[in-house]
Amino acid sequence: MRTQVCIIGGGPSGLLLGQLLHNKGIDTVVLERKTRDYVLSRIRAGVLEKGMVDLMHEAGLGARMDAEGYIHDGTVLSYDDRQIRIDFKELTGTSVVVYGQTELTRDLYNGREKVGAKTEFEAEDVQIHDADTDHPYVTFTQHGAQKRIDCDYIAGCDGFHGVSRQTIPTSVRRDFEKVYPFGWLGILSETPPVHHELIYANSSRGFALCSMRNENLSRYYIQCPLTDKPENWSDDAFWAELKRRIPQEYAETLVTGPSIEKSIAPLRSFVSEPMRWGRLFLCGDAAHIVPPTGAKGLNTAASDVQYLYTALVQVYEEKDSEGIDRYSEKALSRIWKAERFSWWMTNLLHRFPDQSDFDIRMQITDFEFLASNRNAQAVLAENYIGLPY
Ligand code: RFL
Ligand code: PHB
Repeated sequence: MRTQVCIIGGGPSGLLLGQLLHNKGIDTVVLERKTRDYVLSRIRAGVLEKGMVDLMHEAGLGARMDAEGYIHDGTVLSYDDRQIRIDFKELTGTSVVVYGQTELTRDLYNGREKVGAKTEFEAEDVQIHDADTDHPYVTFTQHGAQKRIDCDYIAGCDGFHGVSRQTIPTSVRRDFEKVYPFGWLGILSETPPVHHELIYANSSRGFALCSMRNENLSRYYIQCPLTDKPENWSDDAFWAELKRRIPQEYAETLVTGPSIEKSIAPLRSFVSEPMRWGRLFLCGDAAHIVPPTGAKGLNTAASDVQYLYTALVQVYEEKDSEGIDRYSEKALSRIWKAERFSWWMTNLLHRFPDQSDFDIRMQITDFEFLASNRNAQAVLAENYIGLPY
């Protein structure tokens, strides 16, 4: 098999890149380790920056997102019973869109199928060869058969546990990592959201987040020890704990119900540099991870896609390698800022096992400064709605 760009990973990064390239007449093959149904069963991000929304439009796949997504002009932050509303719209002129990653990924798969672009599911043992030469190729096994794809470029969009980053020799690669001493226990329930905007809550019992997917589908998270298991958290225990962590007015009106999904995600900050090795380009979670507190994971994947897509079009249409040569530097510059914001939000809103009274006072002071200072709110809003590409 031969293609121009071989994309490893059929998550949002790989699919969005594939659609944008296809629209420019560039041929791609997506290799996905799992099945389509498996990928679409993962409940993940919920908040889209304008940059991601614009890219979905550019891909020609924004119609359902426009019809079913929710525009959020602000968010609520609370510290015990004290609340601040950050008004994104007023502070920056821009909003975010609440539209689940699952739905966005479904739109991307439907789009890819509609144009007949090739996706190989259940591609096992994917291996990248000769990425540092002009003739890279990828091998994999599918239903017992060995396959090979020759290509011009490889996009490593295979997430944190993928093979792409590992292909870059450790002599070239530098990894930066911070692992947080807690996770997020999340549930999805067919209940109306407790509030029309997201609530990020810091309480003496730990962090909580009230999010949503639509008017009868809510997504809630609570900070939990990494040793906890979702199956040991009954729904009743989850709701009781959530109520203790959010301001009283919401605890009193929260509608509870059976969970339809329950999982624990660890929190990590991670960046791998560089994001290019020869003809291999890393994109999204394959190169970097943020803790979900700033809602930046999917959105940083989108900015990588935008830089890589533009760079590849520049190579194919203008025979100009400036974009691919500067890809790693440009992508990393924006990523580190998203890393900083996510790390700061995580520190502001969580309780840490080794936190001293002084550390708590610093959190409270940070929160009070934010409550009283418009510029501080504007900085938060600018980062939350997404820094320019
Ligand atoms: P993905 O989504 O992990 O997709 C990678 C794909 O590659 C496949 N794969 C392979 N395929 C072939 N060969 C291999 N060797 C392979 N290894 C892996 C995988 O099966 C998969 O299909 O990475 P991508 O595309 O870069 O997308 C990144 C986003 O998924 C991620 O950043 C976000 O979900 C993070 N995130 C959030 N981001 C936001 O922007 N806003 C949010 O509100 C938000 N909330 C979240 C989140 C992530 C969470 N979890 C569970 C980690 C909330 C949570 C709880
Ligand atoms: C979500 O709805 O899953 C969500 C929203 C905001 C975040 C993280 C996750 O910061």
